[in-house]
Amino acid sequence: MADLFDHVPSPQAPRVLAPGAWLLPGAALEQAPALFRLIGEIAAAAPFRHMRTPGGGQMSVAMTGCGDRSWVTDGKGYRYSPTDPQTGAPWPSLPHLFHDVASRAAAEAGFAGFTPDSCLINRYAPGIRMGLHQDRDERDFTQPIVSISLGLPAMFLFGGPRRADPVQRIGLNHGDILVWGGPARLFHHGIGPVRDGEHPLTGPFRFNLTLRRAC
Ligand code: MD3
Ligand code: FE
Repeated sequence: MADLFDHVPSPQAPRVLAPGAWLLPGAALEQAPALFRLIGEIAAAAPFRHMRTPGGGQMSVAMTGCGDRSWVTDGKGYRYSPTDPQTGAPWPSLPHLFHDVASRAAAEAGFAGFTPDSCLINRYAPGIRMGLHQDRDERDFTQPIVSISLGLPAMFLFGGPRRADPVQRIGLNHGDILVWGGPARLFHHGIGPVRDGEHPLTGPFRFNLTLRRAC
């Protein structure tokens, strides 16, 4: 029977997308407001910026990060840096809540004992996308990556081990968590252009946290 709370999003059953790849729909819904507040605190110390790429371009996704190291790109290449190149200061520390949500999600997907030391924070305005790529700047590919989506929805594109492999499309909503490990860890993936919108928590943006073990 329909009731007053039918419109309140709630967690759904986990879904395997590929061997080692899990979607946990709504798994971060309860923590989303606290996660968003923490993003604001991190960005106050380490502002979102559009990093340079080695090819001479600029990332259209705005990024910042936290943890012992965070992913950076500039004219010299991609790497994990212990300091924010923009301020010279160490990145803000990884909030306990980021660590807890990620390690709990990883455990649910079969990766018990995941201890991330790094979080890249991506911010998408409407129209912004992320092209197909692999995440291969981490030291240990046996460690999974946990991604938390907040705010505006987006289409997640995931292919396979080769760039030319067929691409599947999965809608990602506010509060969804993805866990990528095992055989899927090096699969190509990207994000389709974010559509115009206004989210009650995040306004005109989509945020994505990727919790990683960099070292
Ligand atoms: C599959 N971020 O930061 S998250 C990235 O939504 C990145 O901002 C996207 O790709 C985003 O590198 C996608 C989902 C994700 C993250 C890491 C993966 C999927 C992955 C690593 C390996 C395979
Ligand atoms: Fe990626």
